[in-house]
Amino acid sequence: MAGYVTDWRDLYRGRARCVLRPASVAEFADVMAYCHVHGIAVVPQGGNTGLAGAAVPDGSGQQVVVSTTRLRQIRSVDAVDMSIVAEAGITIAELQSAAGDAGALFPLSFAAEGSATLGGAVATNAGGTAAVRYGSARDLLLGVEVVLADGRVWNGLRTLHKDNAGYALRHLFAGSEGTLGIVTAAAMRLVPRPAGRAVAFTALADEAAVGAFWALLRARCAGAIRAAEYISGHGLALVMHEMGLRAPVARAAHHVLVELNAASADGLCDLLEGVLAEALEQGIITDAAVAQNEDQCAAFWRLREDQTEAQKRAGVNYKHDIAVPISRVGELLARCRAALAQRCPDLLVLPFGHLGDGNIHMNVVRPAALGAAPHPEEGEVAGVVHDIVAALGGTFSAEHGIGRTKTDLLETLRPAVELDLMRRIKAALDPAGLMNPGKVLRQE
Ligand code: 2HG
Ligand code: ZN
Repeated sequence: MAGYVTDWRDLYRGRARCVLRPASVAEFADVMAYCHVHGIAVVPQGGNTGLAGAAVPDGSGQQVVVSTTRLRQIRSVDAVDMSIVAEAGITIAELQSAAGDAGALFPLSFAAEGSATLGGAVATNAGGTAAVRYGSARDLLLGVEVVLADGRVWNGLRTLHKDNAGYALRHLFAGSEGTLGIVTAAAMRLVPRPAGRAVAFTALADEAAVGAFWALLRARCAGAIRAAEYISGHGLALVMHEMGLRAPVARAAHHVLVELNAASADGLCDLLEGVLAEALEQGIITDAAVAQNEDQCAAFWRLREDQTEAQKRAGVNYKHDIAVPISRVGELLARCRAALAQRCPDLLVLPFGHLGDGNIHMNVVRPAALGAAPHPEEGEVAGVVHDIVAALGGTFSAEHGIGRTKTDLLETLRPAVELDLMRRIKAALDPAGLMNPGKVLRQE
């Protein structure tokens, strides 16, 4: 059971009564009906790549892990309807390639896409690097098939692009993290596959320039932006050191990776080079490199995608998956840097993330040399970050979800009315409290 009772960060180690791997929706229904009758708590799990501990059982040894990884059918791909219907255990990378074979694009994309599954991505409302253009998993969700807590199956796999019939139940399950039912299949929106791609890696001197660069990109390239990813100068140095990578630009305090996509490659590089020239001229960026081929595109992206792995190797990670209004990202970076340098000078402040969504992973690393445990400063660091985020009108949970990591924050930071509504929804769908107990909502 080893691979199913801990998360990949090794933050949580649980115990399970057993791990079940049903191979069909009917088997899932049987499992849930059985657990319902016998009062057995269930922890649904997809690729187990989550960052909030939602897929790990508690320490009681009484819970059953139910893995979706054997639900492996792609039920339909339709490049006219622009939809794909697939079962929960298909990985995000497999969906991308199935969509590609049909001449379309499945636009959800993130570092863990090789192992993360569709079911998990829907259940956690995963975001990623193309959310700035196409939205998070929820925005791509046309329909779901769910096995409910009592074993009933709801087949809501409609592939309609408009379906306005009462409460949008599918959205209840997006982001529910296995606490309301198990997503066994989903119908997802596809988008036209862009033929043109242009990628640049840039350097910027200060936080104000980060905001100004985004505003300029928006103004000049609006519909073509596929990603605008922020990486701190320290984060770039770390990923180069830990992963043996090279930087394509002069090192600076801040970096932004930009990817433009369009239906045709014509003029796309000119568009990108034009905006970079303007940004250089205005002193917004200090250096830029445009990828000349697919290998260089991939090499630029690795500097961004490998941030998580590099930070993991460097020490103990305190992650803060926050978002602020996009116009305030510069202020967020400056305030966190100053406040954390003053309060915890020995820690490395290594923010990176989705600039175009205002979603920065304000991660802090306690270098391995300082020793692993205990980490008395973790709560203090989180307090500093979340106070700044609140002052800027932001959220403590942008894309990774609540899991078990942030139940207390949810309880503290969300209004009583919002929490009451969530508890009522939970009680309605899972009256016996057997669906992933203690995740999202704290156990009473
Ligand atoms: C990413 O943006 C993921 O690469 C992981 O959301 C973020 O490691 C993290 O904190
Ligand atoms: Zn992210």
